[in-house]
Amino acid sequence: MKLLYITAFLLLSHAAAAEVCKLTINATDQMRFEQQSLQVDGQCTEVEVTLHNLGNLPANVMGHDWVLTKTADVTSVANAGMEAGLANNYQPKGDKRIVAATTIIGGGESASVRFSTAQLEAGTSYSYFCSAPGHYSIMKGHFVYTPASASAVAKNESK
Ligand SMILES: [Cu+2]
Repeated sequence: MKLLYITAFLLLSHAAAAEVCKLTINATDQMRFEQQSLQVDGQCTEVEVTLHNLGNLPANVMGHDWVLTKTADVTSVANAGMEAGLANNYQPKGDKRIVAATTIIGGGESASVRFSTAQLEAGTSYSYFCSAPGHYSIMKGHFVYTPASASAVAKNESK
């Protein structure tokens, strides 16, 4: 009886454990992200994004990072980041509009960032971009987060 109880407890605690969803995105010397969008569903309690810079150029010439904000904040955060400079990864320090960001990396390097999806608001448009000066107009894409409840609500409405 005691053994059964322990087993049930382990199953429950496993279900409640964080589900880390891993995504990879590649950046190039041609100032491009290879992935145009990234998708995450509600089962992911945490997301780990790994950026690979596939180029050969150093960070001060063609460095890239991966910065996630609301789509509405992309331009203003990118502009503020330009003034922050390379020493701050072209990211405004302590800026609450940044949901998650990697460091700026040069060719052949990789960087990861892990964050909770709890801070993402359902129904809000999010985008990622590279904050190196002048890159964000080309290096950006949509980050699509679909909470688990979204599809259930849609199903209920269609009945
Ligand atoms: Cu870039």
